[in-house]
Amino acid sequence: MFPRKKHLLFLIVLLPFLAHAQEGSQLWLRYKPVEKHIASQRRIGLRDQHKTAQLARKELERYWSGPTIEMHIDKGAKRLKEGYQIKGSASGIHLNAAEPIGLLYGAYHLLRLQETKADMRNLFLEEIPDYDIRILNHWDNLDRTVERGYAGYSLWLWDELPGKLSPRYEQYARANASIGINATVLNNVNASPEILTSEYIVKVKAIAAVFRKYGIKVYLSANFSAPKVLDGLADSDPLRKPVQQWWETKVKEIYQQIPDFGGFLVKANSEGQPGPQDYGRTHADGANMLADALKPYGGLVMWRAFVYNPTAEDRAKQAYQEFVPLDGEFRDNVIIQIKNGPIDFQPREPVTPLFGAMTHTPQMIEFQITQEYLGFSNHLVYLAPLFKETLDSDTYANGPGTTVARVTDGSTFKNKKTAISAVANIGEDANWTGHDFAQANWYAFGRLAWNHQLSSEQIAEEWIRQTFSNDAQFVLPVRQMMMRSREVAVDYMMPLGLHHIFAYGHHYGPEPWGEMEGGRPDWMPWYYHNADTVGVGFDRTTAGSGAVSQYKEPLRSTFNKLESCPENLLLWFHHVPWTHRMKSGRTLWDELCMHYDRGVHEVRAFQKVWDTLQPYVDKQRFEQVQSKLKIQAKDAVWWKDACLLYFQTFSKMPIPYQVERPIHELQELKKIKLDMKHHN
Ligand code: BDP
Repeated sequence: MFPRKKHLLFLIVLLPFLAHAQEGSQLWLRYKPVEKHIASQRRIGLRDQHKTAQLARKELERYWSGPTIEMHIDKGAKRLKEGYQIKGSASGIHLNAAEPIGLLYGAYHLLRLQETKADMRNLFLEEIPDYDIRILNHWDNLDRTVERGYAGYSLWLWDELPGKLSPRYEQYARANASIGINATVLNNVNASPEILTSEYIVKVKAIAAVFRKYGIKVYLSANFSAPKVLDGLADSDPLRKPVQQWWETKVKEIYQQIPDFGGFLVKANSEGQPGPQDYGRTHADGANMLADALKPYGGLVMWRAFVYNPTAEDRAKQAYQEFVPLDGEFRDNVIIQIKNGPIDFQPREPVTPLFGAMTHTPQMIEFQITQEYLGFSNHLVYLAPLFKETLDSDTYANGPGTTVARVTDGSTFKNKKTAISAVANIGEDANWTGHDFAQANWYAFGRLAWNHQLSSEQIAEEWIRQTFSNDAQFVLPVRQMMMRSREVAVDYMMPLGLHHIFAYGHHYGPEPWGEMEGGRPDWMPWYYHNADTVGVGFDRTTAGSGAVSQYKEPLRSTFNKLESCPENLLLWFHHVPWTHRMKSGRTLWDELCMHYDRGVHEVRAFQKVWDTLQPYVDKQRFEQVQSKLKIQAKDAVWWKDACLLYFQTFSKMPIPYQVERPIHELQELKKIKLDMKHHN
């Protein structure tokens, strides 16, 4: 019913107050304007007129309550790249950078110190980013749905562009700049060719113009069939002249409109997407054609290694098999973009063996911030520990200590350009990410892309202090909860190396029994868990699929032997008898039960912790998180009951007495079919 006039009036009077409610829209940027008398006692000095440098000055002018700051650009200090130096004391601070964007990053650094109440008596620091390109991948479709997006529709209002610019474009750019992100891919890797039409290029241009001031470059996902689909070419064969010319012309058009355009991200010959193999060509042929078109303008190709086919070969092996033989064949403006694990953003995977296996081809990581496999925006799962687990994994590519971080940041193979990417979790929800705590994952990616040595604890602490409160009574328990949260999710979903036992399609709930007549085997849960009366797990040893052989020693032998394989990856690499004795002395079956149970208990503990923190949080965000934790607790029980009851039909062993009894019937759980249309 339409509200009556009286009610409308009431609403109008109330609106300004409602606007101040903490709905999370400010993210970690909750700076308060500095009071006039403080501002008048200090100076923010800057000679440079560059827009970005001026922006840095304005941010400090408005929010910095400390001493005078002198900002300076030293073009000769190339070593700093986009970084900065901060030197100072209580009487004054010098902020130096080689480029204007360095000043902006430095300004946000100072504000971060202020907001987290850090000790600023003697500042002497130099920050240089670990990666040149720190990029978000939006899986946003042109109709504004977001693939695997759980925070509402896409931020990009294509219908209104280029004429109208949503204020959120600038807010988005500012938030990203505040954590050092300097690039973004606007559209889904399952790319609509249309984004490359002239009509869309001018829309992209309008967005790029807003982002430019904040140091953010725009990239696009390109559909390999675009020449054929958009302009009726006979095919899109990368070795044919007309196709090459089509891309050259298209790239020229883009750069005329967007001179600092970043380049293309490409998903080719993967999950039904077109690619060079449609014409008997290789991934290198395809990537090089685009690279040649982009080269004159300094553009890059980020070519994804996420390729696999429903063959007899273990899916986990396929990207390596496809790409390693092509090492050395790619142009120098191609980077191979590789998901952190060999399958697909699972709660826990070993690192992919492809990292470090190509020594003549630059590689970059693709993380997933959006929680496709981690409870969408309903579950509180802090992802920095997952990101760090990958970054810190040793590949042994160049002897011990060749971590994934060092393989990708240029320090091992001296790549010309380095990059790191992650699939965004951002949508038009008021709080941007659906779950208030999912903001921390966006934040953490940015911070780690800048400095992969930061610890997960430190990032969590910074984020909590800026986003919620500096009160130690709040910071400590919340940090502890965040730090446990990823392991907890692994426990109640897929402990001990289990993977991909999600419900078909939407990947939210459990469906280890899942079956789809005529469906691809490599999309079926049984393909991954292989449960039978003997045991459970995927045999990837040398006696099984042999995937272990793609790893360098000593990893290969460590994973290959049941006794030395880390238990948190056991069922990833081995098919293990239910009665196998684990390090704890328990049988595998009992251990599995114990993990699921522990996961459930820990989520309940999160609920209790959060409730005790009510005095420190504004009402709206307190209740938002509280209600999400409730969903998470219910889901954890759902996962536990579904997996234990299902696997019990194979193990035929009793659930140990100390484990909570199932409260569901397997038959009932099997009937649950979620309507996830909006999430796909
Ligand atoms: C999977 C997603 C699918 C993506 C694909 C990809 O389920 O929606 O298109 O990855 O990364 O995780 O290309």
